Amino acid sequence: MREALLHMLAENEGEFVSGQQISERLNCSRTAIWKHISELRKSGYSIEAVQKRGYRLLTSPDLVTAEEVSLYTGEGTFGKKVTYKTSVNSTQEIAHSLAREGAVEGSIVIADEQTGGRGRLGRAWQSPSGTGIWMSLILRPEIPLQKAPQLTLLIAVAASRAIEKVTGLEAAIKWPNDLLIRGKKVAGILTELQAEADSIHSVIVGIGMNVNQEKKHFTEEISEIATSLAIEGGKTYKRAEIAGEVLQEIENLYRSYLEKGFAVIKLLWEARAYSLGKRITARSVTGSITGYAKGITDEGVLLLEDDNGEIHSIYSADIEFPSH
Ligand code: BT5
Repeated sequence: MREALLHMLAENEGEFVSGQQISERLNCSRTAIWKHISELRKSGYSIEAVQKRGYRLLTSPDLVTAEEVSLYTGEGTFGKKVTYKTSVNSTQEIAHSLAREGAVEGSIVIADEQTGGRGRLGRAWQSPSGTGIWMSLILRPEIPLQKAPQLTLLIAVAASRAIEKVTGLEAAIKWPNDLLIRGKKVAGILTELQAEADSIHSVIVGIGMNVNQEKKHFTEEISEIATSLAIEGGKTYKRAEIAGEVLQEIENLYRSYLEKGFAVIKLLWEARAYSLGKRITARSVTGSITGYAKGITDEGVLLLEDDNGEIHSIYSADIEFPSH
């Protein structure tokens, strides 16, 4: 009800919507409308109420609530089921348990703040309140297990396209899961699986994107390597709008991927790749290799040519750029 009311006001932003129109469309009493208007005001919406004219939405706060995100998810089905939390340890944890309970594909968990946000290999992901998009999406693709890494690349392309669409900023992709603007990390992706033998039950895609942080929000540890859309764009953005756009881009690419395979995604990925052709060091638990990044395979595996001309397939690693 609150969501539908907000939709009506947002559709007519700046214009009055009469109490009668609302009560007819939403099939509720004037008292119920008033109650919801008060709640919206308490959450930070500025809504003018004028007798005989109705209600007018003046400004909305920068929230990532279910109501706000659903204003921007368009016709698609991704992001229609939203679990919103003000503060959580990690949205991945909640998404994992929802997936085990059978949540539909496209369900998301999104939080204003994470106190234990995580990156790969147990690393921490800083997720302060009111600044970024901390979101986990549940997918249920019918693909073989070994193709799952392709999804990380697909998500990276989708997120980069969404950033460009909303902000005009170009975010390059550093294999496999970082989005960089001017060489600094603006977003990271964490792909986790629930699988058995060779079959995937679900893929939990975690997306962390720095949106409105100022430099002072980053701890010293990451202040030289991290950036936000606001720092790069010189203005703040509506997080819900970007989250909605990310979900729409993911859904479009995902449908095309399931239908036509990885080839199209690969081309889109290569066009945005940051590390291709560069000299890199791939560091993993089994050691590190330095050489030139030659490209990715049809499976999404990174190919690295070392100084002896030998080509290595890199399935998972951290990429660094050696200074010599
Ligand atoms: C990632 O890991 O880049 C994946 C991050 C995924 C975060 C999302 S948020 C929603 C969902 N819920 C979660 O709990 N996680 C997912 P990795 O490649 O391992 O990078 C981690 C490294 O990035 C850290 O060791 C820091 O150096 C750096 N880092 C931490 N927080 C950052 C931030 N906010 N912005 C940029 N860099 C950051």
